[in-house]
Amino acid sequence: MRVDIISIFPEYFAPLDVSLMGKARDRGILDIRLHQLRDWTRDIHKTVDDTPYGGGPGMVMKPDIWGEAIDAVVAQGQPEGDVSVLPRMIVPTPSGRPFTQEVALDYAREPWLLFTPARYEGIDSRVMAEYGSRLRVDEVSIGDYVLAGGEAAVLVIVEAVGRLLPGVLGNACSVSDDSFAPGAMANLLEGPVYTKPPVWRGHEVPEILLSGHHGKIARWRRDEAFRRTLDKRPELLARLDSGTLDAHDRRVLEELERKASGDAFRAGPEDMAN
Ligand code: JB8
Repeated sequence: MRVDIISIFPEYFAPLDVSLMGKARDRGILDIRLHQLRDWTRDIHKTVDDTPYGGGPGMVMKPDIWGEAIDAVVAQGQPEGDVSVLPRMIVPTPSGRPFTQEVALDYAREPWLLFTPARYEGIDSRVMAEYGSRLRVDEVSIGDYVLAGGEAAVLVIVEAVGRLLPGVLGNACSVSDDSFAPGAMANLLEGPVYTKPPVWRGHEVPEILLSGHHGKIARWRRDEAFRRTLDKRPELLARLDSGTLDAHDRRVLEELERKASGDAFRAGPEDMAN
């Protein structure tokens, strides 16, 4: 996969040299190219921003500079000037569509991604309008909080997508077992994990994991996933596809929900007064 990133802080992406992403790049699975947006300015101050029309706080990134930069990077990536080869353009913004594991899997099927992380109050919206009619443009949000710029969001998205590329992870199973991966684990958080020693500071590893009964271990892990999801992300359980639940799943969920509503009843502040 080819990835181009245009930013006023290309040095922000040094972490992509490290660990799994670094190895994917060394192996040629990930071809990441960084570009300094200011290289496309023509004034002595290398200005990339200007005041917002209509007033208000902060500055807005100039459309002309982004236009020159995107045109050049798109042209560079087209083999033998084949204009039919186009990247999918991804613009991080708090007002975008949520970035989810499903979106990561979708991006992992693309041959070429172009990221345009902004600073200040964002990019003049005409840039997204212009390229929205020339290539596919996604404005995406990595969560309901506000960063100082889009660069950290690009790191998040590249890492989530990069680990899904064929040959990046050693174990083929680890991707399908992920929390949020479509399939049996869709909308379920993973339960606890353990390694040696069997007892550490008096804390024991659950006996079932030492038993060697692979069927029982898989069942226990699924039960623990239900337990943790109900505790940390109860809204995810409501989204569980009932078609993926067997009789045992239903029994475990019923029991957990019965216990949870009992706890809520006992701990309820109204009840404390009685
Ligand atoms: C300026 O929180 B975010 C985000 C915040 C930003 C910009 C882009 C993305 C640009 N602030 O996803």
